[in-house]
Amino acid sequence: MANSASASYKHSSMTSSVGLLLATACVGLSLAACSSSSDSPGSDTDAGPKVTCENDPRIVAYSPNMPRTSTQGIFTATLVSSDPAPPVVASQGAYDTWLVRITDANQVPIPDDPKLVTFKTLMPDHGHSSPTQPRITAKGNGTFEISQINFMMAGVWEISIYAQVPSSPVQDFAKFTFCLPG
Ligand SMILES: [Cu+2]
Repeated sequence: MANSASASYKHSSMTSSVGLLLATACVGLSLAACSSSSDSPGSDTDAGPKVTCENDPRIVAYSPNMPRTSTQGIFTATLVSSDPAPPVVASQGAYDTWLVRITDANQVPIPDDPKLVTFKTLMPDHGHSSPTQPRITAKGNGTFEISQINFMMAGVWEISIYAQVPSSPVQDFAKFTFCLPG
């Protein structure tokens, strides 16, 4: 909570100049992350800031039922679906909704308790998260609906699903990295 609050504060102080923000982000990054515009000459030279991260080596293309093993192998989070699919930048009043199923190392679904699950977002190139928290609802059989996901700008997003699995004393997370073009 404290994390996202400070991150959103940081972001709001930068929103006055998205162009400057993007330029600044590119300075400190690997060339690969910022070289996509040179790969497609003529397509984005006169349209203002346009994010093309589809070829970024960090990202994966969305498809339904994407499994991710958590970093310590404690659980698997499967992105059953995204609505819209693929995930999109939030526009006024329209947010993304994900269905995520979480099973432990023995393929046993975790209990239907939203408090066991934490959803964190980060734009690694900008150093901020979503400005608002999504809503997490248990749907049964280890499946959780995560609604009102606020991907408020285009670019690379890291989405970490934290879960407290009853059979494990430690909290672990599984990460999805997507490009939201815009
Ligand atoms: Cu950003």
